[in-house]
Formats: sequence, structure tokens, C-alpha cells
Amino acid sequence: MAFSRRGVLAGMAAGGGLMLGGCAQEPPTYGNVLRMGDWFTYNAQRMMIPRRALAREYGRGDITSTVAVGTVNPGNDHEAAFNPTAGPLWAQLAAREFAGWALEVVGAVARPGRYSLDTLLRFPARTQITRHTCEEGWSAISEWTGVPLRLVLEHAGIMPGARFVKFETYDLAQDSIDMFDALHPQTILAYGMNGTRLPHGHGAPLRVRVETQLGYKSVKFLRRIVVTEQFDDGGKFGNIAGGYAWFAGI
Ligand SMILES: Nc1nc2c(c(=O)[nH]1)N[C@H]1C(S)=C(S)[C@@H](COP(=O)(O)O)O[C@H]1N2
Ligand SMILES: [Mo]
Repeated sequence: MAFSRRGVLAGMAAGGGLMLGGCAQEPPTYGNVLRMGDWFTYNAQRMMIPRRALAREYGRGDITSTVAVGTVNPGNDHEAAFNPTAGPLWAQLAAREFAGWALEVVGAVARPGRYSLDTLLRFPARTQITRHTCEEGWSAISEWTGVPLRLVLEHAGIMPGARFVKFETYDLAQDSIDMFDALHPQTILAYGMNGTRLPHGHGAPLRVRVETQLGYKSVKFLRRIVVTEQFDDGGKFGNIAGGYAWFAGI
């Protein structure tokens, strides 16, 4: 295994603002009594980390066909999560094979900036064959290639106190993960799938893969990453307003 648990912990320390030594922290959704289940799942999983550092990886022969669900074309105004501002921008970029596209990385980072696809391709890549588990009851195994989110965050310079990483997209979907999952070795910004460029429907040009959580956390069509010190529930477009758990660890 290329990454050790020690490496994960070192990354956590580098990330700052995190609990170390196994003590549970206040859950981000604390205060809402209906979310006490999240509190339990979140803390229970965080305490079990030493025994399950990595999500299972599979072999090439295990790859299945993977249907594209949720938004498959952010430029289509009939999509349920169509974003009238960003959707047309995605359509223009897609028509030019994403020339000119860049991922913005802002917030609690020392060096906010924009990362073009070419720049991301120059980072060390990680390829992993993993199972995507959708909350709606299906799963599929695919090969994903991309740059570990950790490398991009470290390149941008994670500020002390940074606790969450929020993903903004070209549709209305947006989501966040905590710094623990953000620095996890299998959390990658994927530009490749099954040996080719990420197909449009699966989130081109870039999606995140969060292998430690349910499928909806693997946000597609990335536009901007915001590193935050405070928990942001995403307002009316967030999981919580949508009836989903913010933490969906598996
Ligand atoms: N931007 C965006 N990301 C998204 C979604 C979406 O609708 N929009 N759907 C989510 C859900 S519920 C699932 S199961 C997966 C589906 O990924 P796939 O299309 O590659 O199968 O994407 C997730 N990421
Ligand atoms: Mo899903």
C-alpha cells in the first residue's frame, strides 16, 4: 500500500484544526435533534479509523458498467439541478473540450488559485478501482484516475484552522467533507475513468471521488473548491435541506 495510516495521521496534523488521539469532536450538524444519528455515525466512524483506513480496491476484472445518474448534462435546462448561471458555462466549455476550464481553490488556503486540467495532470496521479454505492440502492465498480485532493490542498497551503472542504459545481449540487476525508489517500480529483478521460455524464472535466462515503458525496462537474473553517450546510441546496445526511460514511 502506497500510503500508510501514519501518513494519513501526518496529513491530519498538517491539516490542522483536527482532533487527534481519538477524542470525538462536536459534529458539524450538532444542535439539530433530528441529526443526532449523524452525530453518532460520524463519531463512531472517526473512532474506528485505525481499523479501516482504506476503502476496498478491486481488480480490473471486477469493473462493471456504471450508469451516469443525477445530473448528466449541466448545460441542459431540463435537468432537475440545472444551474442557470453555471450550466451554460459548462456547455460552452464542454463544446471546446474544456479548454479554458480551471478549478478554483479558495478560502482558508495560503495561496488561492486556479488549476487548469494540464496543471492537475502534472501532479502525481493515483488510480484506484473502487465500488460506488448510491444511496438509492445500486452499486458499481469503476477505475478512477486523478490527483489526490490532499496534494492540491497542500499545494494551495492549508491554513491552520481549516476544517472543511466544500465543492461547488456547474449544476446546483454542492457538498462538503471534513479535512479528515479531504486528506484521505483515496479522496481524489478524478479526470479519468476506466482508462479514458472522465465522460461528460460522469462529471467532466473533474469530479471528486470520496471512497469512504456514499455516492452522492462524490460530487461531479467541479467548478470551485472552498476550504472553510466553519461548517457550511449548503443552505437550500445542501444535503441537509434536501433530506440527506451530511455525513454518509460507509
Ligand atoms: N454535480 C453533481 N454531482 C453528483 C450528482 C449530481 O446530480 N450532480 N449526483 C450524485 C449521485 S446521487 C451519485 S449516485 C453519483 C453518480 O455518479 P455517476 O453519474 O458517475 O454514476 O454522483 C453524485 N454526484
Ligand atoms: Mo446516488
